[in-house]
Amino acid sequence: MRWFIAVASVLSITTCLTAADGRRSLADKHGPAGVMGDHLHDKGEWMVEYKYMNMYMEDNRIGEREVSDSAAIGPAGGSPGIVVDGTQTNSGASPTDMTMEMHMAHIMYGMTDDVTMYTMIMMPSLTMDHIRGDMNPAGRGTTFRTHNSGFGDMSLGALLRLYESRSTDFILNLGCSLPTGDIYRESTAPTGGRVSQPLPYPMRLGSGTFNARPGFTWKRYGEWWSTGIQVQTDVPIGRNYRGYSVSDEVRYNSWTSVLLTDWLSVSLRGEHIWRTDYDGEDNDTPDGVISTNVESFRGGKWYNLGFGAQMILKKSYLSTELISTIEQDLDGIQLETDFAVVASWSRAF
Ligand SMILES: [Cu+2]
Repeated sequence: MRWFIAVASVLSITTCLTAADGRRSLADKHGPAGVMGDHLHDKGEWMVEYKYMNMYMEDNRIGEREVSDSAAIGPAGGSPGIVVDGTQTNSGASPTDMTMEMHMAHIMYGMTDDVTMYTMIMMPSLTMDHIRGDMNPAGRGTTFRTHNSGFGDMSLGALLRLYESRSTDFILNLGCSLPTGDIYRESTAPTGGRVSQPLPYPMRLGSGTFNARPGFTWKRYGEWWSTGIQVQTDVPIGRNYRGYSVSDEVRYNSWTSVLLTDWLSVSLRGEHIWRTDYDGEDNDTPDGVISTNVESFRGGKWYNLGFGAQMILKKSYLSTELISTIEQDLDGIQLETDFAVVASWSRAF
């Protein structure tokens, strides 16, 4: 009997160990594509990733209420533009829709089994369509498009595993971003070539500040499922050279992934985003001209649902997610977020 117990316990310990080792390398080894900083790499292991995101925004909202494009520029011949929360705006134009594309190059390296360093280079490509308002020299009701692209704010940091068990990881993200993205470009498109104006806040490529981005992730692996919770922040430090700072941001994510096979999984994710309004002010962006110049029209709350799939194909890891914004409450008047798609290819070696 004693022999039997000894052999059985050795066997069960070995199967536990192999199950645990294998469990972190199946299709759900990373969180859904829209989540970052959720996994570590073994000592000496590199990971390269290319990630693409496309976020689409159409129609304006005041708080939770949708407003039409013509309502957003106010009645013709009346007082120019509209007044929202006591601020007169949109006399020159109102945004009608926006496409926010982001190309991301991500490198991770396992310094030790519990510390992974990472850096991410961002290349945003921003396109916004508008309708002109009463005070625009190019004429009310006509439309124009602005575009901006280039380097965004590069992020880097370290992921530290604070706790590990056979099925659980607790990871601290000590991250930050550098002000590598340009925050001042001019365009004559709004006035049909007549006057050059700086692009408004959401059309700028970076924050202009060093940002602290601390966060943490808790992850648990079951036999055929895994689940995670992440709190991630983005906090600008001080103000940029134009005299303002972008929103403080907090993201709360929770997700569950289900393995269909060892190399294919699907995921469901809920995301809350809170953003404050901007602080300070860029003096060359008058609030009366367009709502995207208004510092107090930048904050809000968003609730997103993400439907994802993850796949191991030979040595590549493929991940994609469709993210639908199902609730949002915006400060002032802003474009509402409709949906986003994220797709990623990565490889570890
Ligand atoms: Cu990685």
